[in-house]
Amino acid sequence: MGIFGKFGKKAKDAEKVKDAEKVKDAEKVKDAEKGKKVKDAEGEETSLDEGLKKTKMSIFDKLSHAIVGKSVVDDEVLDSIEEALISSDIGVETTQNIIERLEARVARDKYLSTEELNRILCEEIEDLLDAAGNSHVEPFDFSKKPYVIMAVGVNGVGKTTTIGKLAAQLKNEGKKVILGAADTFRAAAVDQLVIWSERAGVDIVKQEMGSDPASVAYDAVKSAVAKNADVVIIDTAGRLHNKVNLMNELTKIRNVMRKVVPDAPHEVLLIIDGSTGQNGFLQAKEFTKATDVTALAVTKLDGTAKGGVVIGISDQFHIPVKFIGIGEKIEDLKLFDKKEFIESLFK
Ligand SMILES: Nc1nc2c(ncn2[C@@H]2O[C@H](COP(=O)(O)OP(=O)(O)OP(=O)(O)O)[C@@H](O)[C@H]2O)c(=O)[nH]1
Ligand SMILES: [Mg+2]
Repeated sequence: MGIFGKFGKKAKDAEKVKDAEKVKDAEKVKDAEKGKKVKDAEGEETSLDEGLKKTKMSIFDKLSHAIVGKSVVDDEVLDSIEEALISSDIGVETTQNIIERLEARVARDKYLSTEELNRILCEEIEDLLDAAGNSHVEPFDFSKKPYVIMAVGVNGVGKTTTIGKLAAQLKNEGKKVILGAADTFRAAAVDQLVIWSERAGVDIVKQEMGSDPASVAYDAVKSAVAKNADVVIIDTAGRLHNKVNLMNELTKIRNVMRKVVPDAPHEVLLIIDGSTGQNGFLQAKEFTKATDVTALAVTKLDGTAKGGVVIGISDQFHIPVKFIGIGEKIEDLKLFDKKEFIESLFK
């Protein structure tokens, strides 16, 4: 099945059950906030080290094997590092970029000890992410008012959840946020976003299921202007009847929003599920064809050893990563800081 999926009846039934579960999940979290005990939403905010634990352990393990018994970085070590990086879901091309950089370092420094390897790997990967536009600045330009964000991505990757977390965090920072429920394709999608809007304490613009997504997006941007909001975030459908429809719809949503705010959307945020590893590359490829993706959010990095995709996708598509999701709590959506991220994985 293609990544945009064609669904038979059976799959649809399974989807319905999943939808119901999603709304239940969101409700559970809401209940938790009202003081009832719910396991998922409890506890401390996840630290970066904790969230990336599985990827870190996997990379550490593989790199340790690559240099075991070796004091100098030679061709054999480089080969083993290459293998280690590829099997950490960084991707073949990005791994080759990294290896070429290491080779250049080895040639230049003549004697490169394996003890220095981690530091040098970190430096080179940081450089690579720099080149992909991951400079450490404010994620959004709030001088544009309203700042229009359109969230796109395949179904189930965490679009709505990421929007909810982002809305809550922005609201906490004192921003006025409006959500637009432009996923009118899936039955429970609007309800799910409504729950998030209540949870975050922000306004939402919606119509009933099946209505025109572009019309919802238009209303949302219009309402943001009227209410003098700082940010408007548009949720979009992850799947339509086919890929062409999806591309056309994203274009239509864009065009319609521009009637209200001529340079909208200011950000097209592609959400990718980090736990799907290499499949994330395919998704990035499809969506960059369909629309001008300006930034990435990589979710579900907790509980996966495939976190290397963050580096690979950003490098391959030259798109900055702005957020990473490392858990289900509101605080578990983190601004991506390349230095912190790399250090957490390699040190
Ligand atoms: N562990 C973990 N789960 C996450 C993270 N982000 C999202 N999820 C979960 O992923 C599931 C799907 O998230 P949604 O936000 O509904 O995904 P979506 O892309 O909006 O899906 P559709 O509306 O069907 O296209 C939910 O159960 C979320 O709780 C994360 O960073 N970590
Ligand atoms: Mg959704």
